[in-house]
Amino acid sequence: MGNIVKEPRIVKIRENVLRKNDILARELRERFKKEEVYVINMVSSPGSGKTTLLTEVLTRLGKNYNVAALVGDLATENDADRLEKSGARVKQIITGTVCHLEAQMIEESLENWELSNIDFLFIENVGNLVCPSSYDLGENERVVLFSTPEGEDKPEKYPTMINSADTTILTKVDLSEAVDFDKDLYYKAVQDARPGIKMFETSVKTGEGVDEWVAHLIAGRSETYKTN
Ligand SMILES: Nc1nc2c(ncn2[C@@H]2O[C@H](COP(=O)(O)OP(=O)(O)OP(=O)(O)O)[C@@H](O)[C@H]2O)c(=O)[nH]1
Ligand SMILES: [Mg+2]
Repeated sequence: MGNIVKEPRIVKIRENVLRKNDILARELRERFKKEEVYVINMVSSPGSGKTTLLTEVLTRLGKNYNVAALVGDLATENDADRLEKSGARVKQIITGTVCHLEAQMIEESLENWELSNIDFLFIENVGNLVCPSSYDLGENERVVLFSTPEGEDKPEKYPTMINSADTTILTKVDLSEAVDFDKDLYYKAVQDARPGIKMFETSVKTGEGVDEWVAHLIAGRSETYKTN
């Protein structure tokens, strides 16, 4: 009898947390839309290259647009320090024991920021291919990064993440040969998991693919807000 009462209660609490997050995310999305902020949520396993790629993208986009970034980690301000080198406005969110960012953390971090002065807001999520998938942050676009040293099968192993994403980026393509990465297998794994999803490839070592992703973001913003 005790078990029958306890189990639904735990499920209910989890449902409530997620529902509260969805309500806050919807409010954030409305605010972003009103101020024409294009928001990108970057998710991947730890060390796939989010901060490295984002630093490069902030530098390139920052020449013509107002760019800003929020970055989540369990501990340290290392990533914010690295991202700041691009010249962009950056804030670190320290989550302690929480393995993902939530809409409320984004809302609190934006408190002193004038959204009307931001064209692109990047959110670097906590490195983790599981927890962040359930938390809407009000973003326009969720991009999942997979790096070549992780192996070709990660899109198959993390279906919830790839199913909640809008685009994928294969990072560290300069290491493909060194780690025996089979690109055909990877393409198949991605397309089997999520047919038709848009795929990019980048290397920050050679610069390959970075401009293509930047162009995609600019196009995404202008399509969304009918602006330049
Ligand atoms: N060869 C190569 N190394 C890269 C590339 N991008 C990132 N790296 C390296 O990969 C390591 C991890 O990169 P980060 O950018 O810190 O990864 P991250 O996803 O931000 O990591 P967390 O925030 O800890 O989850 C660093 O040593 C980078 O120099 C790339 O395109 N090529
Ligand atoms: Mg990082």
